Amino acid sequence: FNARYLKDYLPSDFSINTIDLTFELDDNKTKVTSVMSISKNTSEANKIILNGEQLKLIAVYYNDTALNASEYQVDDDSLSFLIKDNECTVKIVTEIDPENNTSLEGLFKSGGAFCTQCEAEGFRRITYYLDRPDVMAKFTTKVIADKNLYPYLLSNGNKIDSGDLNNNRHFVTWEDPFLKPCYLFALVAGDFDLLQDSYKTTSGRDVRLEIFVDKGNKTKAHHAMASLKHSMRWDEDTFGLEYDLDIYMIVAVDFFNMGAMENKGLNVFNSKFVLADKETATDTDYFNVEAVIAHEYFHNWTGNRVTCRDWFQLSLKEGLTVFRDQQFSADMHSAAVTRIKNVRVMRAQQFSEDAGPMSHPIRPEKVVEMNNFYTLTVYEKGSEVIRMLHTLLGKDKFRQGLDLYFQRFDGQAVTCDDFVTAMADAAKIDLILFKRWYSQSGTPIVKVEESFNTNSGEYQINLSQLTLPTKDQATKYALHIPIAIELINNEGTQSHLLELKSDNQQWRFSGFHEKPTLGFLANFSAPVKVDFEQSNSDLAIIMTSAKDKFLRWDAGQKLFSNTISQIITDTNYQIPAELIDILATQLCDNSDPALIAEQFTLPNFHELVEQFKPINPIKLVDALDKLKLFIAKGLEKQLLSIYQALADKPYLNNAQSIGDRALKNMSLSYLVLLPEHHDLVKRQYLTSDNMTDALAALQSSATQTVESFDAMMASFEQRWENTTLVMDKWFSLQAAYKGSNIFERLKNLTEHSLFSLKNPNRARSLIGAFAQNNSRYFHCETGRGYQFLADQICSLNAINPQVASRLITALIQYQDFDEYRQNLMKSQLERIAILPNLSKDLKEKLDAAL
Ligand code: B3K
Ligand code: ZN
Repeated sequence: FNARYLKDYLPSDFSINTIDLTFELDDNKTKVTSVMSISKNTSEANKIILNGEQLKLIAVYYNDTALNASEYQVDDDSLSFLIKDNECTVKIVTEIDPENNTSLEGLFKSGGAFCTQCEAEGFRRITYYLDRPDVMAKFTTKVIADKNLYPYLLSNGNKIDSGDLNNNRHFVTWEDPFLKPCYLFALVAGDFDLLQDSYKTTSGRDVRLEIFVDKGNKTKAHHAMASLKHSMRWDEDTFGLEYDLDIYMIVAVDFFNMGAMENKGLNVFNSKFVLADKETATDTDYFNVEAVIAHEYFHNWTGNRVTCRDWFQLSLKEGLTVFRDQQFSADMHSAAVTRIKNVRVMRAQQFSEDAGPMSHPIRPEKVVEMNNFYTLTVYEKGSEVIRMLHTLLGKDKFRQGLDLYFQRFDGQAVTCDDFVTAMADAAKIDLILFKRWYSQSGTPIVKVEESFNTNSGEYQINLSQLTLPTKDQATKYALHIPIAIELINNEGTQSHLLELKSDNQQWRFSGFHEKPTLGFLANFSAPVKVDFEQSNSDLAIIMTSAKDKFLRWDAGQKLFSNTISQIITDTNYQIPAELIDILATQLCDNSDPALIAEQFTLPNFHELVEQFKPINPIKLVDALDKLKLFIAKGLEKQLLSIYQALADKPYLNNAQSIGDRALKNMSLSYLVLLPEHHDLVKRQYLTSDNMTDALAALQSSATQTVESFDAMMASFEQRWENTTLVMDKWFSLQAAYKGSNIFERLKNLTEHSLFSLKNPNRARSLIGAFAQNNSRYFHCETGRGYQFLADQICSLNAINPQVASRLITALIQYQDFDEYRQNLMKSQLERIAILPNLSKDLKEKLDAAL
């Protein structure tokens, strides 16, 4: 497989101005007819090379004349022929097999419906085309199918024609007035329940809103609809951006590789991010539905109206759109809790990706399989980079920068550089150094040294930055890092923004009577690691006195990780009782229960691995368990009274009620460590009227092997066996079970009648959940955990390479663990590497890791 490089980018020799598609849908023999008007961009252009994979070519016509086999070349991934005129019409007829397309790229079947996924390079599995984002055309799409099986025939844009045909078939024709790259093309055909609504934009345009779901699920689509309307309003209020077509459609399908897809006017969603009601969805699910609905909606401007020149620029649309959806969520909920959730993802997952074998800058330079680059780095770190611009420019200048970006580039396919330049021009600041964030991989470590002169009252901070070499880049340079700090003291806390731009820098602050306490990296103002020893008493001051809630929370997390580090290094370590006193003060503040729940959530296994690597994972799991038990014992009375006060509050879907549930279930997760409280779990499971509480009870039982676990799981299974998304939760709970018979259980689960590797959600719910959440057994001494994962990846390689490639992350990051485990993990990787027909997706990662 060949790598492609950013440095080799060349504009296309040809433009495709219009494309008229006709689909005659059939499970195994769908006929696709494409008529394109093509023009030359340079007079030297003569041979066109169209991308195409897994296609059966039926015919090619050049200006209405059929080409014979000697006039074109066709191979596994292309079709080429001569273009003799400056302007011409090409017609291509192909045949495809949607039912057997288990990769879920291109045209495939999900349940009874046809649907498409074209980003990044799936359109080439539908027809031969210039499958690159800088080729933008006007699309017209005619869909023909059986009228009873497929009453709804959908594509991008506006419906311009429809009618009946012979053999009980019908057709609908759609026209999208906006030029678009083919990755934004979509087609859906099926029988659905339809939830309809409408929205009036600020300028007075009426937009029809339609959400299509599987029959029987209509009542579960209301939250998605409300979220869509909130997103539309927010984007108008915040950025002045309105929707631009008369109709916005969302279709929910059960078989989907990712979360959702922003196809112009016709989003296709994983049903997980559309369907929600209180019986089947948790508060977290509600939050995520709203966030993904918003994300895809926001893409209409950041992604669709202005798109990427080439796939190396993916973060242009993804980093920016993640930033926008994070800001939206922060405005709709507790801003502090939203930020904390973002930061946990960075620390637990992005940092280790950035230090692992697949490390890449947010704008990668080399790609083998593009689907491997829809990463935490491109998305989440990409969003952090946009957030730093927001911090450096301030809200108003950032808005001016975005306005200028749309003014310059609406309707075009552009680069990350274009974006940053627009920001710099609007704000009239120099961002040349800042651009290095786009080309440099790895997580910078910022080292903090402070000193205080009692005589002069001067406080000094020295900062130095260091980025370690990564697999993809040996040499690193200094970055432009905005660092928000607080100087906490009795005379009034000061906030400052420091701009670190070189290897070392100093700042001085005067006028203090005593040394202030430094709150460092307020609101996580940059995606960096911090090297700074602070005493427990300083951390306690920050926890109670910092103005920034993120800083308060983060000081608590540091206290936890310092304690865990002591437990690991010293087997006789006695956790100091003062820890309980410090924590107890946090339980008294009842202004934001969701924040308290976050404050009591220990840094997770993956965040800690990132801090302590290379590490024996079992020692880490033991230390986490020990600390948690210590807290449960130390705060038993307080946690129990919180639990009891909240236990029987009625379910409401508002911020207070959601926060109360988070706090209650956090308390339960500690209480369950004490066997005398096991009855609470069972009682909560039996009396709960909502999924948040039921699931929390089961989660606590899975991790503590509460006696009634199997009985509760059996009743849960019986109740929900026909509800796909809930059964995904059941499989995940089973995978998290901490009993030593887990491997027999896993084997039975893979043979369960409802288990299938063909459904990505189901595969992830068992296999991904085991690798991610059951660290004690995934990393067990025998290596059986690694073997289980590798076995499943081998099967998935042939079924769905994208899903296989995501799941292999847990194995390729072996360098985080002790040598014994590294060897076990590597031998599983070697076993996968010799598979016949190893996919490009897995091959790229294995080549990097081995
Ligand atoms: N743009 C899509 C992701 C496509 C993934 C291709 N493997 C969803 C999103 O980021 O909104
Ligand atoms: Zn996106």
